[in-house]
Amino acid sequence: MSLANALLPQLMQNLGLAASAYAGGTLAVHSPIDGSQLALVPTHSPQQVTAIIGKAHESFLSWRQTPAPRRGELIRLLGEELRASKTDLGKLVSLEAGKILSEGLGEVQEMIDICDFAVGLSRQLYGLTIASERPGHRMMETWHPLGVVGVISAFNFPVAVWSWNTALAIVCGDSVVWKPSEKTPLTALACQALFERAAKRFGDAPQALSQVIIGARDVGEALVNDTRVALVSATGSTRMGREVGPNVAKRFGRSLLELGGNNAVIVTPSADLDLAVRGILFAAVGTAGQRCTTTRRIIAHHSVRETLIERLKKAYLALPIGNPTAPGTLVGPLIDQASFEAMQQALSQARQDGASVFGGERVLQDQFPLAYYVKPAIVEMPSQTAIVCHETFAPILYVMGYADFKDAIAMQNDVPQGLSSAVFSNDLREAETFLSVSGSDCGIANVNIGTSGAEIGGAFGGEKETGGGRESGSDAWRNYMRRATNTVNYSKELPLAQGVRFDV
Ligand code: UN1
Repeated sequence: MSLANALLPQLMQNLGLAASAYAGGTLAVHSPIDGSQLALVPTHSPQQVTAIIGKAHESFLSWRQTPAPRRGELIRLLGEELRASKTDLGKLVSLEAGKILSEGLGEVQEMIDICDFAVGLSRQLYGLTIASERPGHRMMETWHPLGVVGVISAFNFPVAVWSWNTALAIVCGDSVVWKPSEKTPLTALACQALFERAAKRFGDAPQALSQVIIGARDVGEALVNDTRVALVSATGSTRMGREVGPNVAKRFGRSLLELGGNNAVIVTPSADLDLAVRGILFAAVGTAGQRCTTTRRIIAHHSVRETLIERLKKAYLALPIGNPTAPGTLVGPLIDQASFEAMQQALSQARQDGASVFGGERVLQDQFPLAYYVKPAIVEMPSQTAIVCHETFAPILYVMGYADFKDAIAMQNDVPQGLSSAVFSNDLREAETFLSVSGSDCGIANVNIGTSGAEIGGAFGGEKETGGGRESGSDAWRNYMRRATNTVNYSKELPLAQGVRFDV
């Protein structure tokens, strides 16, 4: 029995799932750790999805009447369930997505954090009061629950992305239908079981407040095209977003898109190189380069470029690559063979463009013939060619040089994506310029920390091909509600706005 298979039954049982929930179906789930088949998960048909959305809509109609602070109580209980199951769910993330255990646990911590955030928010769904131009009138905004929220998530954050959406949506009075990645349905079923446990303890929550739909493209399409789904929050590739966004728009639904990134770090002459190396290392090779916030490009000043590359290479050589559940491992496997092939293709294109490539080769194939472990690659580019502008979801770090800081910013912005970015600099002018209107064009811009590993308190997302959506903290909750502007006349007159006269 494979390593992953040996651990799975106990984990699933601890998380409250009977074997029948993930056996006897048609969707084969493989562990990226050793390529072994973990489960055959039953899938839904588009007709079943339509019925599930119907139930979600009914649940919304009653849940929206529940006062928001009481709705927060359900998410408080979900947070408790997540705390109690943090180790089991973190391990399951490791088995199914191949993250090192510490990152699997970190992902569950992100879920706990957003639950705490949402509980507080349940008493803070504030609207504005607005000064009316008319005497005896009052204006205000009221935020109302929106409807059914469809969540589409990717394999690389198989549980956290669901929780960012669900914790906010539930507190905002919505119901949720979740389509997880076909590569990671087990962690989704586990989250659903935890949600149901919380709902049971809560007592009177509608039955279908949060549901999971499993399947391929047709299942996603049924969700995207259903007019009862008021908001589709989709995280994944730009290619996926290009289909989801217009289809939701066609029916005037709302979408919240969090798509590809091509995140750069600028390293200036004044940078603290110790910090830069550590920050870049985690952001470039953490999660085996499979975060949307992964650092994919370094733009280093010519005066520090050689030293930086040497130090990064040294650090790369010392990286423990292997079984992500083993203590000490820092780089786990790629998700699958297709991902490995895409990485190799990108490296070969870079070579054709004149790059010198360090690392990037497959390792451990004797031990894990069906899994794809690679040495993360550092690729010195003569310039920012087309392959550098493309997001390859693997640990490839392209390095370019610059002489003038303005050019570095221009190069950092000169890609189709706009998610995350960072500058390492101890020069106040450079750091502030980077954050200013003429600096980074990304949704996330950092100083002296890497591009990945954002906290939940900030709004998360980015511009251009990243899709423009913002989820998680700050005021992202507004995506999950509809705004009504109210004008109340408490006078005995009926003055019209803008001084218009309409007297009979
Ligand atoms: C993603 O890769 O889809 O900032 C999300 C980060 C994490 C979220 C990444 N908090 O890296």
